[in-house]
Amino acid sequence: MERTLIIVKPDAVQRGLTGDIIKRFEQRGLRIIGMKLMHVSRELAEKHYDIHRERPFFAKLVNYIISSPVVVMALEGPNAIAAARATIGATRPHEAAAGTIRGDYALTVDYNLVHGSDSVDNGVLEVNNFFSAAELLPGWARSTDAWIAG
Ligand code: IDP
Ligand code: MG
Repeated sequence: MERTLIIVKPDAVQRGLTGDIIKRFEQRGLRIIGMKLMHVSRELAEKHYDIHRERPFFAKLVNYIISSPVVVMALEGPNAIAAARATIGATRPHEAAAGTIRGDYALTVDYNLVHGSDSVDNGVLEVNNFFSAAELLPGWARSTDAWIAG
């Protein structure tokens, strides 16, 4: 069982795509174990994107993610990391396959709508950066589980 942090980024919330984006992960079979609307602080944004600190786009990236509210979700499921990233699509939306979120709704890397954790370890770390233990319901019983993951 893996965990991934999904961020419905400011552009997606502003464009009214939040529901569609949640729906795609939900329909994939991933279990929502935490979800909230929040305005990300600069401190949390810099921590979340610390790996990109030396990249030329770091300042722009941080300013983008704190520019307007986001919806964050913690999702759980077998192969959650790879499955969520496949649903999101390639980082550069013009290269993302049609049918993915970025491939269907985005054109440029500056406004690519959604974040998903890139490894099992980062999934755990990122979920813990955005959610307290009290905000998570890991492994809640879902009546469809047997038909999704056996
Ligand atoms: P990912 O979101 O697909 O995992 P990363 O390479 O981890 O992509 O980059 C994190 C975020 O940084 C991207 O989603 C995008 O918002 C931004 N980003 C990545 N590369 C560029 C770039 O070349 N120019 C501007 N922003 C970028
Ligand atoms: Mg990434």
